[in-house]
Amino acid sequence: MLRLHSSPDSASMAVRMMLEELGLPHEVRVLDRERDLASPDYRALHPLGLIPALETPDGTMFETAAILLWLADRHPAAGLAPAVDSAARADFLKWLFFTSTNLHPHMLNLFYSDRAAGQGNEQAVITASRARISALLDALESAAARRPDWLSPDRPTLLGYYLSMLLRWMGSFEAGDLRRVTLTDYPALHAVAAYLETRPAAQRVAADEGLGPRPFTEPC
Ligand SMILES: N[C@@H](CCC(=O)N[C@@H](CS)C(=O)NCC(=O)O)C(=O)O
Repeated sequence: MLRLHSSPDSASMAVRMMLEELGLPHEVRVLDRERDLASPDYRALHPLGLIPALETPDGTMFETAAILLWLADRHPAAGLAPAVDSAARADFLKWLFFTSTNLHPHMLNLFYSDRAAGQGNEQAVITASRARISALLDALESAAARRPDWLSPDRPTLLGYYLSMLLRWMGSFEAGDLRRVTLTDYPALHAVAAYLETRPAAQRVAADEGLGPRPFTEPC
C-alpha cells in the first residue's frame, strides 16, 4: 500500500492528484506541520522534514518531481509521461527538471523568504525570485504553446499537474508592490491548468483539501 504524507495545499497535492488519476489505492496521512515535520519519526522518512514523502514497497520516496516520475514510469499505459525509450522523453525530461530545479525552488523562496535570505532580507529575495519566476514562466509558456503530448491541454500529464500546482501558488502570492501572477497572461499554461482542474482526480483532491472548484485557475 502506498502511504502519502501530506498537508493541504502543499506539494503533496500534485502527488495526490496523480495517485487519483492512476486509480492507485493509497492512504493519505495529513501531517501536523508544527508537530510532525521535525519529529524523529518523520525525519526518518524525509531527512529535511519536508512535504511530501511517499512510502512505497520500494522504500520511502521524497522530492515531488522524483515521486511523480516514479509513479508515471511505473504505470506507462496511463501516458502521464513519455515512455523511457520514446523520442519525446528527452524534451519532457528537460522541462521537468527545468521546473523542479528552477521554478519550484524560486516559488519556495517567496513563501519561505526568511530561510533563503536570512531574517531582515526577505524583500530582496522575494523581488529577485519573483523576477526570475517571470522569465521561467515565459520559457514554459513557449514550450506549452508548442502543444507537446507531455504538456497537453487535452489530456492528463505529469508535468501538467506539477505546473498547475505551482501556478496555483503563484496565482495567490502577493507581497507589497508585487502583484499576483495572472495566469491568463500565459494562455498555453492556462489551457493546461483549466483542463486539468476539470478532471475528476483533481476535483476529488481539491474538494478534500478545500481548494475550491477551480483550484488552479481561480485559487482561493
Ligand atoms: N524540493 C522539495 C520541496 C518540498 C517543500 O519545500 N515542501 C514544503 C511544502 S510545499 C514544505 O515541506 N514546507 C514545510 C516546511 O518547509 O517547513 C520537493 O519538491 O519535494
